[in-house]
Amino acid sequence: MAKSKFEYVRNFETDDTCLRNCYIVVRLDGRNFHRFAEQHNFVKPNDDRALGLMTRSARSVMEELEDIVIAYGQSDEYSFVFKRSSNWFKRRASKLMTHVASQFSSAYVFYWKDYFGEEQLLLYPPGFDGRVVLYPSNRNLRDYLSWRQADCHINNLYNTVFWNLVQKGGLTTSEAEEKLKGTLAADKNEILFSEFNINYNNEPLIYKKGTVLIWDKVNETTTKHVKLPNEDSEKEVTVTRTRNIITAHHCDFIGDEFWEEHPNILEDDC
Ligand code: DGT
Ligand code: MG
Ligand code: MG
Ligand code: MG
Ligand code: MG
Repeated sequence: MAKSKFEYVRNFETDDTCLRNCYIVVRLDGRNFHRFAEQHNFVKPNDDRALGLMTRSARSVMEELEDIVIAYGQSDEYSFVFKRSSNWFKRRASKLMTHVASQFSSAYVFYWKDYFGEEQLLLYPPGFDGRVVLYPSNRNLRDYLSWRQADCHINNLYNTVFWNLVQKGGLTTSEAEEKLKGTLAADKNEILFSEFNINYNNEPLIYKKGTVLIWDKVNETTTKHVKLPNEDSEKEVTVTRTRNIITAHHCDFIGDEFWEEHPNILEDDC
């Protein structure tokens, strides 16, 4: 077919193929969620409905898109890791990132009611920004995920003390901010313990560690009734098949244990 004279504009498209052998990480982050959380009455500092909805949306991304081997979420962000050998969308960064962001955003709205019930999503539609980062080695990828998990812990410790000082201690937000200025983790633990009788170690793991989603294999056994040929009777047979399901974990993955328990997430360094 003859090309139209307009066809040349295609050449203005730039190549954004992700480098081979690298893990492709897409991280999404809620746009202006400080305001969004405020306006939709999120519980401070951790809203279980909001965390549940984030993870439901992340599951949708993993189920609908190809080649995501692990995802990690905390607060208003989720990171999705495509396997290093993925060739989905010819590894085009913009395709991968926009598919993740749009699938996540539509799922967030689609499943809102399941998590928030009476609290309606009426004020304005939420959005998420996305970025793509490539990691060439298993060490780099693990350090990336460790960085996000360390961030979760640091923020959660701060937020837990901050909101206790405000909600139970009667401080204003600026007084609480002032009191926490320059404090170390040990000081924050001490304030929680001595002033509010809270042992930070006993806080829920989902708040301290965030949520990891991975694929697991499970055996499913079902009973089937099979009609025998040339006979009227039916026979019961049990059928076992292996199914891939997504499982959620709220554990430390900065150390080696998690990776030793799940040796199939990472591919060997090449
Ligand atoms: P951005 O990302 O630059 O558009 O701006 P924000 O406001 O989304 O800032 P970010 O992503 O650094 O911080 C996340 C905000 O989301 C933070 O202000 C608190 C809010 N948020 C996240 N999860 C919860 C929650 O469970 N409860 C409450 N109350 N707020 C939350
Ligand atoms: Mg930000
Ligand atoms: Mg945000
Ligand atoms: Mg954020
Ligand atoms: Mg099309």
